[in-house]
Amino acid sequence: MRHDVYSGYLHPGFRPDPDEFVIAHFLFEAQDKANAAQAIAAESSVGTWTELSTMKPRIRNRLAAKVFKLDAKAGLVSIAYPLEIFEPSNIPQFLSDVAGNIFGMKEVESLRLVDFSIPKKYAKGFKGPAIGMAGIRRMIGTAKSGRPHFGTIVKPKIGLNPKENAKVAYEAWAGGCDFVKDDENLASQRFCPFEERVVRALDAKDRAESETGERKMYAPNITAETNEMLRRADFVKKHGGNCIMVDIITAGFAALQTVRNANIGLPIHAHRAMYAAFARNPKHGIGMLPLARLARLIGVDQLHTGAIVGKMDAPKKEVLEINGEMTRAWLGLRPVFPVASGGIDPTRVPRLLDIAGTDLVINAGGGIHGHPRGTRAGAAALRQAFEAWHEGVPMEEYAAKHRELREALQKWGSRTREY
Ligand code: CAP
Ligand code: MG
Repeated sequence: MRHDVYSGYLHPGFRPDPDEFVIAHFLFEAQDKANAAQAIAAESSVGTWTELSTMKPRIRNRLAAKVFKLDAKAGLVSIAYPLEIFEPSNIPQFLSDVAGNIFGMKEVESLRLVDFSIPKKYAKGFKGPAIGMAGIRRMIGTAKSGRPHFGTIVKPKIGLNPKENAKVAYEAWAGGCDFVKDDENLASQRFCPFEERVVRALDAKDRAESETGERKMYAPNITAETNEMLRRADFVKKHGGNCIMVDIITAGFAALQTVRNANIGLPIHAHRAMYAAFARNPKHGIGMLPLARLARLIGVDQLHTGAIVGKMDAPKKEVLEINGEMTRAWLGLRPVFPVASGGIDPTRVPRLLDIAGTDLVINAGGGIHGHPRGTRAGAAALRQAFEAWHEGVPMEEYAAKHRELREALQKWGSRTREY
């Protein structure tokens, strides 16, 4: 490949104005780092593999991306993109630019979008979280205590009929869960039609609320073709629901924008199934942090960000960074409630809280429905594990007087600790 084609995209002295440029940070490997960095900038703005007879000075000067930071040794490059490249309110186009063709270019052996920043005026094109973490805490009544929310995913993932599903949800709420969600692969299959599932689960929620005196949330998974998602969201709202769930990666960011822009007025619980297809390889793809930023920008209210102590690959440093970015002030957007989920059982809660603090929705599926005495006991054990931690009492000591936690320890206490 002739190298001069990509020359002119390297501006080491350039200092981009963060109010006028989108800035993307990449980790990459390449034979010729300087050439590859410029190839990335060219291909993700105005260039291609050869000179163009049709290129105009105004295009090259105004719209070309600029490599302004290059650490060839570390394989890190920062590229500034003039804001004019980006259509307001259009995430698919944003991704087609800073996360599009470039991953497949022969000039790079590997490429990972690790983070980005955007001007506030670009962020204004999006609604952001409608309710946010503070709003959800007000819904459940934990604004003062700041305690974590306890959630479960009805298990088995799929297969229960609406009546069975509602029973499991009721048991979880009655046992102490604040939050119950559908699993990510449950939609409206023949064995569990969406409408009947929602109506029955909401009745169960009402019953659990009146029996416990606690407010509860149910997140039916509305993931489907976009128009159908709007219909399902409207159905949930009309039937008194207080949350909806979207598999934001498999549904896609454009679909998420459509759901958010419909202003349903219910919190969106964002599941990230499929994200690991391009986030897990530390050298290639799109990190969870940029994905989380896009989700917050578009407007989700709860987001799976990793369990650290669970079954999924979720390194502590990465999860804490993402949770910090989701809950700190950013561009005037409401904070998003981080969800820790995946392989959590009650015995892992104290360690999780030591690491990640209490601004968390702690979700346990198998860790509740796999309890020796069933769902209600599993939910109780999850809360008891928190209570032990909160009171500074060693879990084993607390379990001596709390049967459900004791039984959870007997079943799961010896699980290997992957964190
Ligand atoms: C957890 C879960 C969640 C994963 C998602 C599952 O169930 O329902 O989808 O946690 O992972 O289907 O595995 P268990 P992440 O509690 O039984 O593991 O939160 O990392 O996106
Ligand atoms: Mg799941």
